[in-house]
Amino acid sequence: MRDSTLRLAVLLAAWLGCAGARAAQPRLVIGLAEGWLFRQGPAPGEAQSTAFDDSAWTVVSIPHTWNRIGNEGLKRSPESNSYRGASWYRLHFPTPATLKGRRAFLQFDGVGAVADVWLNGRPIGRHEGAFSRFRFDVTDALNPRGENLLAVKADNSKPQPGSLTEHVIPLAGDFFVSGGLYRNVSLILTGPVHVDMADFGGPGVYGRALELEAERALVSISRRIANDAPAARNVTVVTKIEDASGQVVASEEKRARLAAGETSVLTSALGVDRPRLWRGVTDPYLYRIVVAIRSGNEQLDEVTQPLGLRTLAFDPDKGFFLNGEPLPLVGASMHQDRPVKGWAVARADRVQDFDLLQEMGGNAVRLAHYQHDQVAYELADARGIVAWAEIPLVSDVSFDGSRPGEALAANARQQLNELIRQNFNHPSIAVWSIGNEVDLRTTGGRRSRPGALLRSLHALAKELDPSRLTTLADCCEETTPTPERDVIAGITDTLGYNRYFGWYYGKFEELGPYLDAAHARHPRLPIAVSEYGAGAGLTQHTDNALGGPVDSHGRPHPEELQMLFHEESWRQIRERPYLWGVFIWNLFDFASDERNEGDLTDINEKGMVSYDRATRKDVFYFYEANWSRTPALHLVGRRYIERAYPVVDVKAYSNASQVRLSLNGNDIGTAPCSGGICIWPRVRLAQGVNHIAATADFPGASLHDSLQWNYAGSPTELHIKAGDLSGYVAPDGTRYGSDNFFIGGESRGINAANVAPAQRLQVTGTSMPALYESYRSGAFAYELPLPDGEYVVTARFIEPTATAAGKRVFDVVVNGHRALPDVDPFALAGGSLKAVDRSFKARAAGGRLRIEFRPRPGNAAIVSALDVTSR
Ligand code: GCB
Repeated sequence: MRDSTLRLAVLLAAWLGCAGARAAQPRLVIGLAEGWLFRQGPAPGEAQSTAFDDSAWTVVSIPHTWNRIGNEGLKRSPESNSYRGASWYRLHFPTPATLKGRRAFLQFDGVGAVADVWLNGRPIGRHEGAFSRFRFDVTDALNPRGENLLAVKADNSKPQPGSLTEHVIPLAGDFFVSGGLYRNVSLILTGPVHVDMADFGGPGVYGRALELEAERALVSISRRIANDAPAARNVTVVTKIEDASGQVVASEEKRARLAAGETSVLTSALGVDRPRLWRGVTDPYLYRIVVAIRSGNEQLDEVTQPLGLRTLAFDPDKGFFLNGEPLPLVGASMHQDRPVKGWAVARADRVQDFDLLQEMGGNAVRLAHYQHDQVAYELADARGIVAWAEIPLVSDVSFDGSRPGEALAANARQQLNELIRQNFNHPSIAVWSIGNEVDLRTTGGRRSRPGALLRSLHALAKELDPSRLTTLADCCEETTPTPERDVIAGITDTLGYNRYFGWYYGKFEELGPYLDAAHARHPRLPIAVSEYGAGAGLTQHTDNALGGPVDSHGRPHPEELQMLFHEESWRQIRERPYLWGVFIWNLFDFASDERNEGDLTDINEKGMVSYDRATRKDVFYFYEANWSRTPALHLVGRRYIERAYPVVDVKAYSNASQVRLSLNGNDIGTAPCSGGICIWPRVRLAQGVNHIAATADFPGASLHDSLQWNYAGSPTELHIKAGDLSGYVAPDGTRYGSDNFFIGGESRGINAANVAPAQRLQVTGTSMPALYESYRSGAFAYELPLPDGEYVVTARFIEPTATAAGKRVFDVVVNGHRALPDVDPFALAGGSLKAVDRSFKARAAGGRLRIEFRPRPGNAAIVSALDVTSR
């Protein structure tokens, strides 16, 4: 064993010091963070045995995961590690000097995904589930003195029939399940009579307000006390409620006699006079419950838990109420990962996550799609953020959509038990969610039978915690039950809708009417928007987010489209006070090895903030302007610097009533702000560098923001790639902007978004085939902002679908004249998918040049690109 003696000495010194300093503590928590030996992959031989040679293993500290998923760029980085399977950890550690007469427990805060644990070669136990805390009593397996060998096999195999994880939720989901000891591990020493350590990893102390009046609160506290001594013991259980300053505001002493091996539950009600409420972000006031177990003068154990006094109510018509006051809940979901670290994040990382949520003005969080580390719920408590907590029952309850087997159902119940017991005392948690999109299969008309499992999970949640409501995030509500597909709305007390109108399907404006219909369908069910979102790559931009089809599962994902999605969605959401909560998907980009989207690989980029938290996307400031009370001002488009057009709608997000703008020092005027959006339409840029500056006045202070855009073209030319969100640079350097300045029509491409490269159709007859692959179609016009004068317009066409001449005929009309009469691209080009160009003269007047595309009845006009240059 490499350096074993040295390591043992270092650990011993640290531990004896630690134990000595804390000798008065009745419960000792010894972190096991350093000195682990790690090997990725199955071990050759018996890695759990003390005799195993681990000298070649890598030294790691925990939190640790071997996985590394998600990178910038269009290809997976060679540094990625997507290995899913078994890996091993070994730790040599000394027995603490203070062990004698105490019980010892190993505590794992989270191991991905199935953990098998051995101590000194003895099997200790298995835990199935990547997100919850678990403990083992190792008192008898520890060596009385000297060194111990702890071995852990962590296995995050992809769930499939026959895999170790086949009955462990989640079976599926749009996030990467990392492997390893990715949260803390500790050794906990208690007295022989102690607060129960075996309650599904829970604290063993559970408090909640039974009555809450201005004069007095009545708090029920139940304590599970376990006697692991070999004989019956008489103990005194002292229970206190302390206020935030440590002042005792209620206390009680109870004597109890516990038989050897007995675990007894003591429940009492303690009164708190003139309680100070937990009031969300306004005043997240916390009391503490402290439970101590004494035997004579000896203190055997002590546990402290948070207590927040508040009432929660959900009204199907009026939304959410905290302490009887309406409180519209607005926020976002978050996952727990970061670049490079993966799931093995530090406390400071989670602090930053909550800082960003609050900076954006959020007062609610959906901690998706699984139990997060205690740090997250503690931060929600301390910041006054109302939280949605959930188990990882995601997408599938079985591999074929049939009712889940007993093993999987048992695992879901275990993880719900763990979630609720471990987090019962967090006042921030408002709902227990028992599933996410477990009706996904109904979309394909496939079998989908989650109903029975959901009913049993709902019943379990109510039994464990009658004070909180259950919820469920629905993807594709089935309203008529069939023998093959269960209806799931109505199983839980409240329901969340994950809806993506204008992204995965439909149009932005369908969201509001959809929610109204859902509300009408379930008049007594409080409903929320549990997800809505759109992806954005920081390097991808468009001149008009309506200019091209949305390729939701591909590239590009311009930031401007994400902004438009949220502007349009939020406008509808904010008008619907019956929603009890609204959760953006997602606050942060996160790892998902199913995704190659935007300008990233293995990342879902629907975040308001980049994966590394370094960049707030422009859309972040839209919500800040709408949600935050702090003065906010942000000019939009700071990453789209090299502009394709000389005329731009300048936009700011601000919660001021109006904002003033200047361009290169010249006043452009004041724009009113509505719904957080302030727009200066059609601002003409100078050739070269443009400095844009905005100022908003607030009572007592002014805010300024500025950005720089460059325009390299001439003021009297425009080059437009029609039907596309992306522009194009021609071989001669001509820069085409993405489709813009159009009125009507629809954007199309000759290739559907998901077509394989080998199957892609090609345009012939041009050195610029990509320019012709997209087009605008229908009856439409372009209204081009151009200085008055004479121009030459070249319109570029292909025939994408017709297979004969005469099938598509239209006129191009300028200034009331048919500039190009009877255009038939098939006839002009001599076939389909062949490029053909036609030029004509035109005059701009009043700063406008209008070009109309008028189809014959039953036809659709078409154009792939327009070049306009002055004569
Ligand atoms: C959903 C899922 C979530 C996905 C999200 C998306 O509905 O609940 O896990 O990540 O959609 O981005 O598609």
